[in-house]
Amino acid sequence: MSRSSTPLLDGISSPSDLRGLSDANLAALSRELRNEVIEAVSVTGGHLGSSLGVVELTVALHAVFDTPRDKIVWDVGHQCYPHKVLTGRRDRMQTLRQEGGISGFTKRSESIYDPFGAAHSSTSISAALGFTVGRDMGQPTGDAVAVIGDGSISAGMAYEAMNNAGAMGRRMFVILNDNEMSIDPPVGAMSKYLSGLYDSPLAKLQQGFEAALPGPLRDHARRARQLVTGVAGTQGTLFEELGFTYMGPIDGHDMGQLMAVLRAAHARATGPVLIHCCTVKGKGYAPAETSADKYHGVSTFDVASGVQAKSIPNAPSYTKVFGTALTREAEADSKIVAVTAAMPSGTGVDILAKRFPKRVFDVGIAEQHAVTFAAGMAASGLKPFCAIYSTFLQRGYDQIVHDVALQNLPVRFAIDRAGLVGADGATHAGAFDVGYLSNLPNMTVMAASDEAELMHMVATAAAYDAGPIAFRYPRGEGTGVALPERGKVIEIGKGRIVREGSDVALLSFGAHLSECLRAADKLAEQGVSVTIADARFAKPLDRDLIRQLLRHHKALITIEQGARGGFGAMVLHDLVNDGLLDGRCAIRTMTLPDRFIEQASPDAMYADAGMTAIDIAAMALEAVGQVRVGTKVR
Ligand SMILES: Cc1ncc(C[n+]2csc(CCOP(=O)(O)OP(=O)(O)O)c2C)c(N)n1
Repeated sequence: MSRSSTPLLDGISSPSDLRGLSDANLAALSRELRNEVIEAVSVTGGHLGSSLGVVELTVALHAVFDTPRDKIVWDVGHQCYPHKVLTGRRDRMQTLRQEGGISGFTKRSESIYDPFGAAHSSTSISAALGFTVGRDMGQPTGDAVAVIGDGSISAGMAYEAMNNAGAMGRRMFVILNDNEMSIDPPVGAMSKYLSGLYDSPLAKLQQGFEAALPGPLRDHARRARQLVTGVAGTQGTLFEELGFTYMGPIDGHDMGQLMAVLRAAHARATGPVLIHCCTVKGKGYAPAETSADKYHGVSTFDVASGVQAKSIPNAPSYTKVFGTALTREAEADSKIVAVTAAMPSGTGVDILAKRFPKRVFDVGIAEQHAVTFAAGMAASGLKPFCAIYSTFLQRGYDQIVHDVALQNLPVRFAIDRAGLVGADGATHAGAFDVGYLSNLPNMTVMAASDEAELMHMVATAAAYDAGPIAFRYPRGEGTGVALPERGKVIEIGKGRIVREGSDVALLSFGAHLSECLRAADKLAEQGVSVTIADARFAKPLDRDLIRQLLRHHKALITIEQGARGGFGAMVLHDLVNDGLLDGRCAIRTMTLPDRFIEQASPDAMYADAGMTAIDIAAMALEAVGQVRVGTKVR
């Protein structure tokens, strides 16, 4: 019988089993845990680099704190894979991010060890403070520990929470996991300013401590200490000024240091404590440590070589088409600038940054600021493109309403990852933007049905200066249509007929157009003649087009990759108030259902949502009275 390569891990069925182990055994267990995470993610893909950086920290936290009574709140939650292995989900790691499997983030419904779900950043300190107050008001919960990265702590919400926690003075813990990386390299005046202080007198005083740290951590520690000490000789640390006791910086991969500091904090804390932990993103796996993105997010890969499986694309991604089209427009118009909130490569504005580095602004994880910053630039006469994923733009909503729409400022919103996105699941679904933008006065809202249309919409947004304008497009590859050299400006509020028929009209808004075409083919087989229109605009609506469709068809069906209250609702409002639905037309709306859709492939998620070509065809047949509701079309 061969010996297990994970003898210590095999003995852990819950975190309480860690509490009897020596520090040396906890360190040895961490090595097994790291390998286990690498093996699991090589099969599923996922957020590897962040998880590898917190292996020792995860073990130490569960060894010192009494989880699940004590609550560990992982910020973003993308670094929680070692935590999942230790908290009863080891045997399900191969299902990570898969349909029916465990989530890639923390999720309350998944485990009592996940006290607070996440996936959007910078919420952990607020949530941990909530648990802290719950404990103090007699709820059955223990200490709360927020674990937050140096990228995520740069967001406004984290500062709001520290300000509040420091003033309250209750016992709670914040672990700052400082690996000097966000998804892309971190940005911000703070980090630059602090690097310039390395040679300050205070830095020299502290060199004895830093010299004791292992090589790569020495620089981190220096920067880390500067991060919290501020200008030499003037005051205490930034966190101390906010009311926290500061401990650190410590080596987040040295189990001895980790355990000593966590035990001391646990034993002595009477108020809020911040423990500053220096870690290495991708730690312990050479391909991750040496890659530029530290394997923040990976597809499946070969463990020995680190080579990731890359499928050969059939068409360029929408993101790339957007970045390239924007660059072309920017070449022709020097007023065009772009804003990203810590996602230059994710949004494709890195393409513009290569051509015009001074015209792209990465503001860090700060969507609220990004929107108002863009509004200010628009007010100055610039033409800002604010490129933010649909799901993260939710965080900047009041800024869209109050700073942009109310003042009718021409900010261009480039909304990537519209619709269902796959393995990241419900937290990342771009479901609500059509609704939350279309209800705003002054706003123009477009959706691209393919990548050529996206190019036209970039050109249209560049040319449109009369107010705010948004265009949405999905994650992933385009449809493979031929691309023009440069996009053409579309007339505002004009849709287009894609296919002409006579029985049913499918009015599609956005990238579900290809699914409508498939549905029309199926309907043709059943003798149903279909008109397909690409609405292009949810606001202003092409009212003539909609009325024409209504007049000449037995049924009209709207289709969009978004929640109820979006495009279909806009069409209904428009028609109903003109009396056009009074007793004569069959009209239906196809949207995402009123529930969150669990992770799977995007196709499987749309099937779950009841939005496949078959579902559309069935809806059409039902609407023209050929089939009863519920009958499936083959
Ligand atoms: C509100 C919000 N904006 C953007 C993102 C996308 N995002 C996910 S992780 C991440 C970087 C986090 O950096 P850090 O906190 O330092 O954690 P690390 O991955 O370096 O451990 C970003 C920008 C997000 N999850 N939430």
